[in-house]
Amino acid sequence: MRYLTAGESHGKQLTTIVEGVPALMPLTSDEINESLLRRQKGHGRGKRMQIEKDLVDIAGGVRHGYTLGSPLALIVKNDDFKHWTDIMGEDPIDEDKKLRRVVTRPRPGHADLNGAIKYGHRDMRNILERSSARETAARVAAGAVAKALLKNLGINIVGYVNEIAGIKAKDYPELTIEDKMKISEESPVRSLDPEASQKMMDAIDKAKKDGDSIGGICEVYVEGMPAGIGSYVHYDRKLDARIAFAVQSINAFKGVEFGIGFEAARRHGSEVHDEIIWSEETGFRRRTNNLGGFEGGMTTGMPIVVKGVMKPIPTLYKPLQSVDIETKETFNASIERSDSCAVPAAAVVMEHVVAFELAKAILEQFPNDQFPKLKKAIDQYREEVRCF
Ligand code: EPS
Repeated sequence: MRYLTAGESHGKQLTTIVEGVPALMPLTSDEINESLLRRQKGHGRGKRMQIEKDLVDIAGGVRHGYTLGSPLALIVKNDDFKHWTDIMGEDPIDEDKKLRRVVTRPRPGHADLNGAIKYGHRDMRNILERSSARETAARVAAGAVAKALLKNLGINIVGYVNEIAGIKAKDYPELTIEDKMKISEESPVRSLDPEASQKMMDAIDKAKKDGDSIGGICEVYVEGMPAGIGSYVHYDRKLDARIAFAVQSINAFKGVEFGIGFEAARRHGSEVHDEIIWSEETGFRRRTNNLGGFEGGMTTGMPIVVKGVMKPIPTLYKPLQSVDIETKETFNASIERSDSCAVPAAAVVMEHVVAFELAKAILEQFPNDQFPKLKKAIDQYREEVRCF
């Protein structure tokens, strides 16, 4: 299974092609829309999210609520495009019109300058339109398909926020995944800790007032993945490495951790590794889950716990020094419209990119053109693992 996305932030639409989804899998646009809507929410989102109402148009690959086995084409229209038809149109336009909204002033922390150097664009709109986090809507659409596949195989996944601007949510090891889904959905910052939620919202409000932005840490939690998915035999078959790649590729993400993550550097081996236990009913398990569900690039059968860190959004109201690429004059970069914090939305994006890697790994290990046969193969494998 793989996917590609196309489309610019203020262009007509975002398009996602997902290939390799088995036939006969139940899938509705409602499921994808629910994911898209969740991504749009969150305290700290800017004005653009009031303009867009992300809805998917499934333009291929699904008929009467089931996948066909052919590529899926998922379209999300940009409502803001009506204000950008000249600026973003695909046909040649007059020179005088072309000069409108030309961007020659790179924003520190964005792709603007490096992208202009790489592709030879003198108008950095050609960079920022594609490097914008608007593209994550297309990735969520692909991830929603993966989530449907996982759900139908009894694998559940949720993303939430652990930390914003240094305000940490408490750990709640006793919560079930259903609790985590429900509680995070009710929090305007997607946190499991109501007290921290309020403090995070206050921090976002303050950042907004100050014309600044703040980042944070998201966590994705997965239950139901059988042991032995992924592989240790080659670097590019290690599933934790693939997840790390996918998470790191989300706009503004700067790092990834599994389980206790960087804390492992500070502990002795005896305090890190998870002891192996066995019972007739469950088969092999781990007493703890410090390693976050992975050993040797393969799932252990324990919940997958992965964290990603998002830097503060670099599009700032508060000016930062930069240099105009035409005049070479120093100026103070600032903008008219931005999100002051997109960490709650990023938790949803992270949930979806992780879901895609999991579904892809399952299909690689149990290739099947027909979903009911895949389900059977997974059920049988689970039983083999239990009886091992
Ligand atoms: C973004 C800037 C803002 C965000 C956008 C990402 O958009 P605009 O420039 O239109 O105000 O709202 O995010 C989305 C549109 C989205 O769907 O997440 C940027 O510079 O990356």
